[in-house]
Amino acid sequence: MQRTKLFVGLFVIAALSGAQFNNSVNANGDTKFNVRIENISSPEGQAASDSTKWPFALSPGMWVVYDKNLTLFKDGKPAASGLEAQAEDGNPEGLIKMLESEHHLGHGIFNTPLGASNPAPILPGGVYEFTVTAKRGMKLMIVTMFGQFNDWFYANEKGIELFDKNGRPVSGDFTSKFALYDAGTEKNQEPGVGTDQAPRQKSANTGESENGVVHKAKDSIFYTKTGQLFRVTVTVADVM
Ligand SMILES: [Ca+2]
Ligand SMILES: [Ca+2]
Repeated sequence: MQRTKLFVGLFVIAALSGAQFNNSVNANGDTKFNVRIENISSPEGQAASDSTKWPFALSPGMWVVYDKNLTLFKDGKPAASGLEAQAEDGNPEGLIKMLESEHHLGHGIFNTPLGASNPAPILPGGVYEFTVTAKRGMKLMIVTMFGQFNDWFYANEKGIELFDKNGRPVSGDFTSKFALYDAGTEKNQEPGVGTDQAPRQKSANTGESENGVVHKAKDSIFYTKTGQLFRVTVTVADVM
């Protein structure tokens, strides 16, 4: 009796997961995924050394799906101008142009918070949502700026594997794949209060040049703790 129940149970699970797999792939072999980026940082904001409170924010950014190798930036190498504009000013257009001229991969910009009608950063509680389409074996890379700094950005350099070993599309929380990088293009000021940072600078691309290389921020910096600041979830969508 017990064994029969177990067998029936396994069969139902297999049938359901099979159905989910089939429903998520269209005739061209494309799977659609919903991607959600939530700013879960403290609504009370962060405190500067002079006690000024400022909100953690993520800027508009870009995404790309790819199956081979893709290098938008490399730890230890100078940033491309597209990355500089993304990291300093929250402008993803240069990175998109790079992709269009070199790769022709699926890509896009996210810039309008959920519920808003105009492009803006997401503040505590804010959400960006977008959909991506990918074929089996593809990965997803996302780049967004730390909105209150000179040239920090968050990205998942190795990509999120959108399919498991059996080719099934995956859903999940991928926040831990993201790291904080300094683009090496503008000299650093204190987060949240520096006058050359995007919310306070006179115009785009203002600030002292750093002439450095892209590098991961030190682990001792609170803003490397991505799980306390934002959440990136990917969910398999129904067939298109
Ligand atoms: Ca810097
Ligand atoms: Ca600047």
